Amino acid sequence: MDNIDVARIFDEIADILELKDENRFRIRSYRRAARVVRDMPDAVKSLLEAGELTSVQGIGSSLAEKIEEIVNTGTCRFCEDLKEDPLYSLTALLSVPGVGPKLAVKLKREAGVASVDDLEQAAREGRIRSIEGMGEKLEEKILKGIEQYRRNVGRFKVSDALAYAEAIVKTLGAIKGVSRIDIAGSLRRMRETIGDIDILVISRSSHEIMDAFTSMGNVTDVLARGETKSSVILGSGIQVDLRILPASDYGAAMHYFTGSQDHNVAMRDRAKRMGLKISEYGVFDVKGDERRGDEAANRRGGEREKDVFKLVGLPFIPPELRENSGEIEAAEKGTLPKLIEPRHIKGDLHLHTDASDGRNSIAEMAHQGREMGYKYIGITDHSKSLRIAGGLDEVELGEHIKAIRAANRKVSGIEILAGIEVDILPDGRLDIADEVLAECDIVIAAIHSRFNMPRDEMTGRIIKGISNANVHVLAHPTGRLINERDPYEVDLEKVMAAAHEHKIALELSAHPDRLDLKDSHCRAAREAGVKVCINTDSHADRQMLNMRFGVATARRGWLEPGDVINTYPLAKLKRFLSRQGR
Ligand code: DGT
Ligand code: CA
Ligand code: CA
Repeated sequence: MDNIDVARIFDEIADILELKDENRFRIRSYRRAARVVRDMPDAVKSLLEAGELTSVQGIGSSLAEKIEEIVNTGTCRFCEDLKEDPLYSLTALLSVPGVGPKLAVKLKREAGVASVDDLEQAAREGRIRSIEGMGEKLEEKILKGIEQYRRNVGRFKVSDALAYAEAIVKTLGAIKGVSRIDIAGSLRRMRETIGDIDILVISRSSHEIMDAFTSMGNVTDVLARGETKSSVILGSGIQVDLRILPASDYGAAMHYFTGSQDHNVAMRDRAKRMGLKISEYGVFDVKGDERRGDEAANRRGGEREKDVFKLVGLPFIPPELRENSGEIEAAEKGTLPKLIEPRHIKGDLHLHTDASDGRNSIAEMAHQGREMGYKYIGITDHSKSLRIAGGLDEVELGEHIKAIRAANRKVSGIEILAGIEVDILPDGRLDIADEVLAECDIVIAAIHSRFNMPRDEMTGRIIKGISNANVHVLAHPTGRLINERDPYEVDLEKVMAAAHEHKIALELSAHPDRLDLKDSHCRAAREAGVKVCINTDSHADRQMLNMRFGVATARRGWLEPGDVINTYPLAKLKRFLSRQGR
């Protein structure tokens, strides 16, 4: 049982408690524990063994006991008991955007809704509008939510899939006789959501590794078990395919199973035109008879992945680009981008502290930044309109800037920039006075309310917001939450043109729930000459490790280091942030 399994069970407990309308504090403590465990850099198992679990903030002795139970047995009594509750069936409804626990319970009581299918039927038949306090509008919203839910169902966030996959790679990689193990499929391409996990292995002993794979602690179902391929389902519902391959075919298999399918098809077409055939077993000359028996003699290679490209006259194409969206043509012309890498990132410019809704202090965030090898960070807490998040008003921001400057003098080895995540109000004004914004080193503007504005109005609002000369970065430009909330209606092309005019960078949020700008938008930004800033929007120090998902998305968006302002050395960044430099 890994951290992510424990976190999932705690979230499930919180869901059921919420449906049962239990004590708010209790619910919150499970939610928080889920988040803490998910963000934790160490395995809960090892903390447990070292007896250090209760020293983690947010984990009391009763939660620690449950973690121990989960690690040892795969579940806990408390959760299993809760699952007996008739309200348990409603947890699936909570995955429908727009449906919260109160609504779910009411729908069950008033319309007998117990599943997403029930809900859809009730909405289609117009049975929801007649329930007291509900109406046609809600019915529409629910149907839209269901549509979104169906689109996402069965797809997992890349961060969750990666956590599972890395744990498996670690477990199986430690088995004797395993000489290589790699992640393939959409996860290697780092798509924002993952259908299933694909893992490839070179191993001397098939038996042992298949035993280990099918009996992992979090396996709930073994779909298939064979000599060279097995598939399992994990507790979270995600499927994992494992393939064992001979070393001689490994490169060809890596290419094939990395995909995407569209990329593979285009590569095969190209090969065909050259009198070659690419398959998961290797690259072959096509000479008359193509029977498998003859292939060995015609085999041109396949041991290494780069051979596959080389044999069709191409340089290696990074997995993140393999979507058949121009990468083969660019490879042919020698114009593939020199993609940004994690090591290019010199700082994280969107961070929250305990001055608003973050968990850590300024100094703690700076220490984390230093540990990650950064040269600078930006502290950008919320502004006053976001009252639930403890947003700062002008006076508080003034004080906060002083506190940031003081922390900067105290913490060595990293520059702490003072800033704010300022709210763009519905009318396009910012909710902090210009003279206070002017004192900030970095101003990030963002929308946090009235997401449902008509497209023109929303576009005008954002453009007015970023036209303020104090703004440097526009955060989460489309507002989408992966698998939860669709992007708001906005004309990004116009926003990009305005960003270009005012020399504003667009934020790519590295948070795996957001990844907004998404990959195709990054590419559009680059083409429009708009700079990108990859930030984690962290509300706790360890969330800064999410930077990898931002960099992966930037790579999928063809970005080079020069396209991203937080790869700049400090002096150059400061020039970008100063009005003269813009
Ligand atoms: P996913 O799992 O939906 O997030 O996406 P992938 O890309 O991981 O797809 P998956 O797991 O079905 O298959 C892994 C790779 O194997 C896929 O990217 C390309 C290759 N592949 C699978 N089926 C086919 C096929 O029918 N034709 C071709 N050309 N390639 C395939
Ligand atoms: Ca897959
Ligand atoms: Ca698969």
